[in-house]
Amino acid sequence: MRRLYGYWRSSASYRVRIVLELKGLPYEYVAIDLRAGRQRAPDYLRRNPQGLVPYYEEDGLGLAQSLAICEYLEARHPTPALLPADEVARARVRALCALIACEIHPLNNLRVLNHLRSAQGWSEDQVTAWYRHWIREGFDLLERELARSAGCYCWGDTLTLADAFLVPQVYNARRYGVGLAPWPTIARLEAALNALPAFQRALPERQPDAPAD
Ligand SMILES: N[C@@H](CCC(=O)N[C@@H](CS)C(=O)NCC(=O)O)C(=O)O
Repeated sequence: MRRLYGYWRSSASYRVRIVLELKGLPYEYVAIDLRAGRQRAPDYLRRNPQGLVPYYEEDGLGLAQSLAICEYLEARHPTPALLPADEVARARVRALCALIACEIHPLNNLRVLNHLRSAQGWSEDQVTAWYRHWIREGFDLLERELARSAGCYCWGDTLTLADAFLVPQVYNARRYGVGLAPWPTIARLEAALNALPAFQRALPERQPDAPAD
């Protein structure tokens, strides 16, 4: 039994969906409506005290945090490998993942944006400017890294966890109206990755909790 608690537009959940799809692992999807605050409902907090998505269950084990979940999936289901065999290359791929998951994404999380709105009194325009700022700054760093490491994908010509982290972050950027023209490598990689069936199956709009229109 594999079960993923997620939300269609949660980019951290989207990373795990991509990895599950790339590894060909069927799973049950349980939607947690973040807009309705379901991540803070007592029954969900009993399961995942962190009160965030994704949360992953497999055979009685429960795991929070997308990077930990992806690393677990890689260890437990090693084929196809999504981390290189060479230890230095593995560390570099993990660094690409961390650049996205630790340096860009947390600054633009729902609860951060809600805090800016409610506790700081920021307008939607100010919140959007904040969001775009951290995407742009993060993508500048990422572009420099990817210009050195990428082939067809983020790390040479083999799919890795970095690809599963890149595409959801680009999805977020587009959502907030950030075009990719300043980052040609990111744009090229996103187009190549989104052409792959596994990435298409993981698309937010294809999840059961995505709105119909
Ligand atoms: N570092 C965490 C981030 C998880 C996270 O922040 N998830 C967001 C959705 S992408 C969430 O649950 N937000 C709910 C909230 O902020 O209340 C991970 O990689 O899993």
